[in-house]
Amino acid sequence: MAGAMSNVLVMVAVAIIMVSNGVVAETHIVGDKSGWTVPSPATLYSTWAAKQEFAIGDILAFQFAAPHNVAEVTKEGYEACDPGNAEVFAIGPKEITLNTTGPHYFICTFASHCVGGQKLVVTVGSTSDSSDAAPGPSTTASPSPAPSVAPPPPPSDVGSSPPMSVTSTFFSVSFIASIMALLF
Ligand SMILES: [Cu+2]
Repeated sequence: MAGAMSNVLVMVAVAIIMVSNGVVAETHIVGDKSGWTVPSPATLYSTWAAKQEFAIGDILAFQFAAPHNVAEVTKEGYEACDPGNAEVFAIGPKEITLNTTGPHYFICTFASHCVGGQKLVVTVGSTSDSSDAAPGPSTTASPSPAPSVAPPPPPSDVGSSPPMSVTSTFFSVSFIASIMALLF
C-alpha cells in the first residue's frame, strides 16, 4: 500500500521534471569544465552530448578564447571540418540558442582543431531515456489539487484515517443540526 503510493509519487515527480524540462530552457556548458577546445580524448564532445538532453530554447554555452572559435555548420561541414559559408563566432564565450529540432553541428574552424576533435553534434528533441533526470526524488512539491477543505493525508497512512472521517462526520452532523434549528 505504501509502496504503491510511493510509486505514484515517483511517477508524478518524473512527470513534473519532464514538463519542466520542456518549459524551462536549459543552458548546457559545452564540454563542462573542459570548455570548448581541442579535447582530450578526442571523443569528449560526443560523450558529453550523449549525457545531455536538448530541447528547443535550450542554450549551448561555448566557453573559449582565441584562437578558438565556433561555427554552426551543415552535416557535411561537420564531417569534412569545412565551415563553408557558415558564420564564425570568433569571440568567446558564445551562447547559441537551439531553435529547431533535429541535429545541430558545430566546429572550431581554426587550423586543424576540428580534425582534432573540436566538433560537436547535438540533437534537439530527442526524447531519449530520462536516466539522468531526477536528481533525487526529494521533491518539495505536493502535486495534489487539494479540494481546499482537508489537506491530503501524508502518504504513510493511506486508506486509514479514522480521526478525520470521524471529525468531518461530526461537523456534518452539527452543520445539518444547525441548519435544521434555523429552519424550524
Ligand atoms: Cu579551436
